[in-house]
Amino acid sequence: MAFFSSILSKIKDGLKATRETLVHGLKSLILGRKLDESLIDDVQRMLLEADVGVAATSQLIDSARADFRAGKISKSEDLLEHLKRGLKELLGGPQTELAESSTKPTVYLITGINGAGKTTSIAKLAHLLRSQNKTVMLAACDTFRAGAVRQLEIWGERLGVEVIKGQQGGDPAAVAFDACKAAAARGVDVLIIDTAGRLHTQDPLMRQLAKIRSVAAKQIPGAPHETILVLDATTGQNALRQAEEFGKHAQISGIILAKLDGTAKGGVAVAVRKAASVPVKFIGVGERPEDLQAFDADNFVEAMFSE
Ligand SMILES: Nc1nc2c(ncn2[C@@H]2O[C@H](COP(=O)(O)OP(=O)(O)OP(=O)(O)O)[C@@H](O)[C@H]2O)c(=O)[nH]1
Ligand SMILES: [Mg+2]
Repeated sequence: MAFFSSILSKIKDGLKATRETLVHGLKSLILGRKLDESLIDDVQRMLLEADVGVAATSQLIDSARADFRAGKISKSEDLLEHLKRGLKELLGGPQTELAESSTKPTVYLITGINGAGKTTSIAKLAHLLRSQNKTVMLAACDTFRAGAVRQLEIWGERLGVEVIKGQQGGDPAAVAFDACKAAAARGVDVLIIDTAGRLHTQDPLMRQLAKIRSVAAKQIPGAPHETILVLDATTGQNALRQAEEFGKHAQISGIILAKLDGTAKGGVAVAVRKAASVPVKFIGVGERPEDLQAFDADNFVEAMFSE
């Protein structure tokens, strides 16, 4: 129970800005007011402003309106509960746990646009896996950006995790090759591959990502076992578009929604969940290794609506 409440309070802290605007806003809008069509319109506007997105907002509002018209909800408090339930439904869904290979190593490939939070999320994931007594290795396949390898190395030193690297400007697939070999030889549990930031429209870079995948697949059965897209929650509707586009072009299996602590528009989690064909697996709520939380729809909505 203490464990559960500490998770909840961490998510609450991370969602502070969102709670203060969206949820306090919703509560002050709804509570004490008569439930009618115009109140439902106002709620719709507020959800859109919080980046919940058009599709998810329509779904929430249409069902609220239908229930109101059918006399199933008549008080404004009921509307709030209705929204909470609807949000949990929208955010829920398939397994959010990371895939684990039955043979070592399990390989996670991390992708996303520049500055989304990939490398920091990798450090957080490594920290989490280490806390579960797993051995971890990192592959510095961002050979493109100056300083990228060093950034990952610094995390590796801090976390006590080995980093496999190559030449700056070298072939990232060659680094992936070396890392897969090393991970298999050392018998590590999990290999996490960092990659350079890219847009889904940059064909050469997307081909490079595919090459990293195929190198991993040739070395290790079933690899990569997860391809995780990291999204920057502060970019709102752009994050939504990336979820859609990487979903089409990069064979992603899950999402880490980073920087939720840096936005008042945490409603974007709902929009991303709705737009993507894969689950949000983790949320990033700060810059420290421990600031990663497994995503759980019920916890997320409870944290968002709690005082
Ligand atoms: N507040 C906050 N900051 C974060 C979070 N995740 C990452 N950051 C910060 O975002 C910035 C970019 O993070 P990186 O991990 O370097 O992003 P990246 O996607 O690897 O960037 P490139 O390699 O340049 O494409 C850094 O200043 C991080 O500290 C988060 O969950 N919350
Ligand atoms: Mg990086």
